[in-house]
Amino acid sequence: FVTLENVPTLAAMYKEGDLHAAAKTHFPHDATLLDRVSLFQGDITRLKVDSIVNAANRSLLGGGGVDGAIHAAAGPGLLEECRTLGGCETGFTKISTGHKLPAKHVLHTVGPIYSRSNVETKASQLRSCYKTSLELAVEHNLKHVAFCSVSTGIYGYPIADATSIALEETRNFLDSKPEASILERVIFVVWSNKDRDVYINMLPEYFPPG
Ligand code: AR6
Repeated sequence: FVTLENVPTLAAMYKEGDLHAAAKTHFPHDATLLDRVSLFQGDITRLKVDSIVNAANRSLLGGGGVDGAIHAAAGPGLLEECRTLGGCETGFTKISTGHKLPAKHVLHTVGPIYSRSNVETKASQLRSCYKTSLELAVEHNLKHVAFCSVSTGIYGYPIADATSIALEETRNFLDSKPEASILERVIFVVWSNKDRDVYINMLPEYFPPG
């Protein structure tokens, strides 16, 4: 299992020289936020945290990609519980327990299937995935949320566009919702080196160093 102590915060990454100030940013520096946000490269199913976010489909009955990995690691009890959830609309999120996962809960969010003909709708649906996941976590008193990069695999959302939505929505949520103070750690989980580079490049714009 990977525990929180083994997932460096943005503050630690700046200190180690793994992150560097961006040339331009609209967001003010907030030192406390740098202690509450992390980037982790690896398998989301290994994280021992309060909740991980699954990139599910509307059936909530499993699939490929990270969804397949989460169901495989959680065991058949997760599918049984998901059968009782009644599916989920695109842009929304439902919660289950973690079963055999080290994580206590799974937030099943349904990202949009990307298409270039409807970019505004896709963007607002993806934005809503992050917002509803964070809202659900807070509602259930979960202290940690680990996001995979929703919609950017099988669903084809361009990684840079998806990452700016993920970071902006998270920053706005942590800034503006008083109840968000329960969130001790939000972790962005990336699988590939390419996705890691995108986050490394974009995180400083949304979470600038002092
Ligand atoms: N840990 C962390 N990230 C992962 C893992 C893992 N174990 N495995 C994959 N990723 P995807 P989507 C990354 O395709 O695009 C399923 O069939 C992956 O590299 O899993 O939202 C569902 O049932 C990518 O960056 O989800 C839906 O039908 C990210 O997770 C559909 O796929 C998301 O890729 C959803 O497609």
